[in-house]
Amino acid sequence: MVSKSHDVESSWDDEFKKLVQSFPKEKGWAGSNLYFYQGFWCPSLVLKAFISFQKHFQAFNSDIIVATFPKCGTTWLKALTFSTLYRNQFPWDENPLLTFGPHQLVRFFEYDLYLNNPFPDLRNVCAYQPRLFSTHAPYATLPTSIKDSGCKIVYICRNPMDMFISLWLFSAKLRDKNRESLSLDEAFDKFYHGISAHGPFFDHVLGYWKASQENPNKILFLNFEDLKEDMDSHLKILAMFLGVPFTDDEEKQGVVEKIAKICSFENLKELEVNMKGVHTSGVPHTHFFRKGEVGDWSNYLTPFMIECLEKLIQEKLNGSGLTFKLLSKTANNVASPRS
Ligand code: PAP
Repeated sequence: MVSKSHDVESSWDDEFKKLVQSFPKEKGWAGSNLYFYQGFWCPSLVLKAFISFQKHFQAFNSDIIVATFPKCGTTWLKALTFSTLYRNQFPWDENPLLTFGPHQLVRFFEYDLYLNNPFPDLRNVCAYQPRLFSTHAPYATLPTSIKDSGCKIVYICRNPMDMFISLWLFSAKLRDKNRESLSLDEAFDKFYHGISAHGPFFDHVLGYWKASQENPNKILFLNFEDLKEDMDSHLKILAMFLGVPFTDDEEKQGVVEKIAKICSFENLKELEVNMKGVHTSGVPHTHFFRKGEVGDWSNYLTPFMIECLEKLIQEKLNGSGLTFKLLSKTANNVASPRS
């Protein structure tokens, strides 16, 4: 989630303006500013909310948090986690996903709950238990109560080429009509240098990747491309991680497949609730559904951009053990670091 923020900075009080003056600043992709805060580029729209969330949020041991870098599968993972975690708390044909968007059901800390209120009352914001929230916050910047409590984090990452194109097209939709869109070259230059909302991308991804390696019971690290390839296995992994494994009976009854289907791009995109209305942050719900494919980058990136990104991937992932699948179902197209 990244949104246009119009005049948000003019609403900041003097004390906050003073604080922010010391942060490096860059123009974001949709026109508003990004501020470099604790090693990451935070959109002006959510800077204040983000700091409030960091300072005041108190996690429960039972909380579940969906964490993502923008355009890596947030909407999808929210739908999957919601449906898996709460599947026994509502009749299947009344799944709230049919009447509410994934972002309404799994609310963002910084783009929603803390957006206009530094001390939101969180007692009744989750209709089901355990509480389920989401964030684009990098791991290093999470409130200590999230890191130190028993709460669990589900993270999804996506290959940077598809993520980049998805963000570029999304940002163009958010630009004011009287502002020219960022060209692909301009956006690429920013992305290459780590400048995008909640970026640098690689620092975000590697932060969660390393934390998940150190503490796999606390952080589940998923890939967009793996879910596309084999949803059922990953749903079982997700359910196990959340502490609600599918029973043999559920598997026989096809519950896993039902969850995969209701959360599929094709299904969600066509639901009325996702075709109309606007999220709290100002983004029309429909903007969260474009193609939902792996490899669409090949329709946009120039050979030069591809080469640069391949080298960047090699360099950034070197020694991490993390790899990205760049194309759909093509085993040969795995970008992994050369040792
Ligand atoms: P956010 O981080 O701003 O909330 P996020 O949901 O991560 O957004 O990004 C939207 C992307 O996920 C879009 O990708 P695309 O531009 O490459 O098409 C969107 O189409 C895709 N997406 C949304 N829902 C699904 C889904 N159910 N399955 C697969 N992809 C999805």
